Amino acid sequence: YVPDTGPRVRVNQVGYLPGGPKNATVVTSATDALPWQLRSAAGTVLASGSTTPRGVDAASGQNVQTLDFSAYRTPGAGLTLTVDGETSHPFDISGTLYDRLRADSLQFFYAQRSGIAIDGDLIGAEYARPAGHLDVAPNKGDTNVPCQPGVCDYSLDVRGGWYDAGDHGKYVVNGGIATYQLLNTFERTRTAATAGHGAALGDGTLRVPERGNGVPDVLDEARWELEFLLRMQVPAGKPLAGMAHHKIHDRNWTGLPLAPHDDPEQRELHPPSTAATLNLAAVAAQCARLFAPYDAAFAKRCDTAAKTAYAAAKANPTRYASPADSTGGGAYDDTNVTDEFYWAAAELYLSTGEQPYLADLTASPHHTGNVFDPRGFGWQGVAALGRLDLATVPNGLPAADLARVRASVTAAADAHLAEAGRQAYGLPMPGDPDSYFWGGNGNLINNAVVLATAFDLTRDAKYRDGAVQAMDYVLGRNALNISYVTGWGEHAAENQHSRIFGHQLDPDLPKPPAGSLAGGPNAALQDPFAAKLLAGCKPMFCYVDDINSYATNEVAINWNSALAWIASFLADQGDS
Ligand code: 9MR
Repeated sequence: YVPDTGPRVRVNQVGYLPGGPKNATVVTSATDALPWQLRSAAGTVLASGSTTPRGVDAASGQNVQTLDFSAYRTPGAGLTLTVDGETSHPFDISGTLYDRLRADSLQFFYAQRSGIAIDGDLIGAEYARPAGHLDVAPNKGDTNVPCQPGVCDYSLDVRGGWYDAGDHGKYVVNGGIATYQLLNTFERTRTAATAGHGAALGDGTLRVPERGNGVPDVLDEARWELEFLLRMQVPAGKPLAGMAHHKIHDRNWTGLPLAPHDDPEQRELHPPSTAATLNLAAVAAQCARLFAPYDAAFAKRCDTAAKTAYAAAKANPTRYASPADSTGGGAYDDTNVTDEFYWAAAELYLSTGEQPYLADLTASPHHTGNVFDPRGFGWQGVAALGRLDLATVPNGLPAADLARVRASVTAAADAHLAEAGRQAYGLPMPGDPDSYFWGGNGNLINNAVVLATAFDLTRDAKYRDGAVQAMDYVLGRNALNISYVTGWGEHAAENQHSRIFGHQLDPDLPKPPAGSLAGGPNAALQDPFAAKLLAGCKPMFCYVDDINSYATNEVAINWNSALAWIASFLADQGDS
């Protein structure tokens, strides 16, 4: 299988910010520097220079050269780069490039909502659908869901929330990191570093049913999941009260495509876990501080849930979800929850200022340890979430400790910048196969989040430029010459794995909406379709834009939340 990778000049197909870095990669057999030209849509040469030979790139196996046209800063549309007889896909130079990506990437969450009819007037007639999983036949859940046999003797109303990904499961662990990132996208815009940008995330900025209610729409969207997460908490008086059930999903795996309201499988609650309970504690604590100005009663509910969940987790510190529990839904297993304890303690401290949470978080090995992995953070390793919030959300940590926390973010960003400098495609991830794993695009963007946070903390442009370059990779400057975001870029992914957006299998169904991120290259080839088609692939080539490849091409709330965070950051940069 040889994919069509188009022109050998690889660019960010969406474009470049006027004052930002502008880099491209050329696939060539040439080993000496080559001349390049930047041309207008009409063909006029706007700038020229010569490339830098980079040798063979480990992740792609390609001989490549790079070029830098950052000095050209004039806005324009339909520009191209020509090198070695090849002309790139067209791109823009514009300060408003990312404005709509902020909204598109956040809009994905509305399209993933469970338990509510999706309004075609809001996001397009092709996305309209009846409410799923409200116990209307053939659905068997989610308003009155029993536990798996032997796990509990009650049922819970766990309606609502977002479908996790291409499946219909709802997982507290992964819902946690996605909710965190949406809430943090909002919280970031309220910091001094971004003063004046908050309006872009205000009420009326998204196409959600709650628009016009006086609450910022991104908070309305996050609340849809928060309400679900709160419902997953074991009620008072029951065994393990205060803990959160790990997940709720179908008893058996279903096929594709399948609309939520057509799912006939029995839904089941899975055992409470410490990880899920701490995810609930962390995001409910965020909820308490962020909703306080808008809805005091809801903020209070969140505060109570956060505290009871945290106490329950401390009383039950080693209840791990089973890695074998993956029939009908993903396992989301994790046998080290020290990072979840750190994150939850940090969020509770930031919201309450109370001493016991401060004592717990400072006693955690993660408080002084290295929490930033070269391969990014994700649902299984969440210490970075606590560290980033301690660095950015106003708090009473002793000055020296706060300075150390902030320095750890810039040190991680420095390491990511150094790595990006080594990569001919400019991405802040090491070039070995271990960097190309299930959902790796999300981890890559989370490295960009670290870079962006370092920029917010220091205003040093090199960090912002590193974050921009990471997105160049996501939006087309890569071995496959593909943008991994639906609707963004000349040649973009469009057949992501999803039961809802099943256009590839049934033309009457829609494609994933604009702003949907694919999981990305996965060298472990963990689905049969990819395993057969892509056997022997170099890591950056281990991806296929086909609905059958769930291990390389799925949509998921945890990687779209990373996209939303960075899109919001980039939109705030404008033409600076
Ligand atoms: O994103 C998850 C990835 O880190 C795991 O390696 C993989 C296998 O356990 O599961 C991924 O999550 C999937 C989940 O289990 C079920 N819903 C779809 C998720 C995205 O593919």
